[in-house]
Amino acid sequence: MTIRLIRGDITVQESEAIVNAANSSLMGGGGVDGAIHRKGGKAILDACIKIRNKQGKCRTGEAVITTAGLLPAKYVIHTVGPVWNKGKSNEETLLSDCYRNSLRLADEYQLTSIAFPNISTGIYRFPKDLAADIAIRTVRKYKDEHPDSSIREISFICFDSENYDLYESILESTQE
Ligand code: AR6
Repeated sequence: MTIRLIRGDITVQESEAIVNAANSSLMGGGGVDGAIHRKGGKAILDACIKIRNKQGKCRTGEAVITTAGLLPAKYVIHTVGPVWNKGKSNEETLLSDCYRNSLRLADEYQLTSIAFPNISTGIYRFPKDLAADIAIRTVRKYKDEHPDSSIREISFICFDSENYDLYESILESTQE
């Protein structure tokens, strides 16, 4: 399982699954969520509506999977990151849950590649340095604990250079 760092737009990635930083309504929004629904087309929203009708809202830290519609990926894994509340609402654990539950879902579907955005670090205001640290630690732990995982490649897609620089320095300074 290799970990890649990429600067850019997650909607153009060709990983089998891309992860969406959604909200619990699953009905779309701004940021990366808006971009995925806009470019992926109506099929994604239709699939989200079906999930809503079946299970209700998606809770913070959990993940669901849909088609990727018109995007190059096959699937979108929608996960709901925590809104930053000065660290007083279990946000660190919930953010870690987002990464772990997305990876678990990818494994359930026997997927070989998955791309993550920097969940919660935009509209939800999670501190970027702490979020990067949690993302990298959680993914590495998952990798160590799941030697039989179908996932061969995990990509972190950083849209802004601040996140890219943080990931680069953490990945370099904490080699596996
Ligand atoms: N590709 C990759 N990353 C992106 C893209 C893109 N096209 N666009 C933005 N980012 P955000 P959140 C980065 O705000 O903080 C929505 O309204 C962005 O630079 O998208 O989890 C949802 O519906 C940032 O680093 O998600 C929720 O209501 C990261 O994606 C709420 O926002 C996450 O920023 C979720 O907030």
